[in-house]
Amino acid sequence: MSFLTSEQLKQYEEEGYVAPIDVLSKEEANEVKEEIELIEKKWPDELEGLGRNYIHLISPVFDKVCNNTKILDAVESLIGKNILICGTTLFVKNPNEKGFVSFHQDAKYIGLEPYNWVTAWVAITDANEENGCMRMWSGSHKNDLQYHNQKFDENNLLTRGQTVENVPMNETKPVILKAGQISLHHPKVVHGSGLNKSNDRRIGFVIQSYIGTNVDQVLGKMYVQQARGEDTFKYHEHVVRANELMNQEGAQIKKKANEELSKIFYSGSSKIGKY
Ligand SMILES: O=C(O)CCC(=O)C(=O)O
Repeated sequence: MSFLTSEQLKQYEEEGYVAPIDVLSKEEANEVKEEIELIEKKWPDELEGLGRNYIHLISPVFDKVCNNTKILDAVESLIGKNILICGTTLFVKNPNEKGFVSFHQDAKYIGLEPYNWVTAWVAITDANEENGCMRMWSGSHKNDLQYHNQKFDENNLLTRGQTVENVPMNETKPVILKAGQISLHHPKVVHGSGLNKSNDRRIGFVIQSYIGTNVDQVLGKMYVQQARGEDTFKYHEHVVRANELMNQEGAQIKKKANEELSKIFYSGSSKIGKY
């Protein structure tokens, strides 16, 4: 049983995130890293641009992470026992590139309401201040959704380069994780991350998000999988789990899911970004 302790629940409630939580062994995290490298080698375009989303639909290794009991126990502690996996994204920062993530709130453009959902950030490599780990504006989830300046910066790993300006850096905290650990963060907590100044890749596999079955998609369509419990609301289309790397069915669903996700992310925007 890996349900959150009262101390962890208190951290989430007060700060808008909880970390670190031990989930995968070093070997398991490395297996995930090798899966990425294999896909990049065999299908060089698959994880480019929008393709960084929904890798769990084409890879049994990633599917297994999404259904990991330790993660689901922790998630259940926050959103209850009826849990859907509604999306995943790879946030990769290669050394010598200028990738960063501006301060933002996940809830701003994702259309998931009510906010009975939580994002799991799984460290596939270590994440620290040198290689650009996330920083959370502690307690900011207690505020409403904030104004986001849409900057469409080419090095910004977010869709619109959406940015909450003037974040008080002294109120932010680094989320330092070892490979295999996770953090869980609230839909409204303001967070971002800086450059990777190390010589290695920094890889985060982000399950964004685990949603309660009572959460609807108010901007478009989503493809989900039941992780726990049952779905009596039936707001979303349920799809099969990956059972073989890059099989035709999984690859087709991934493509379709990404087309729909793009409509959601850019809803009301006159400009489309890289992701
Ligand atoms: O990987 C990062 O640096 C940022 C990821 C992020 O913004 C998120 O998981 O919501």
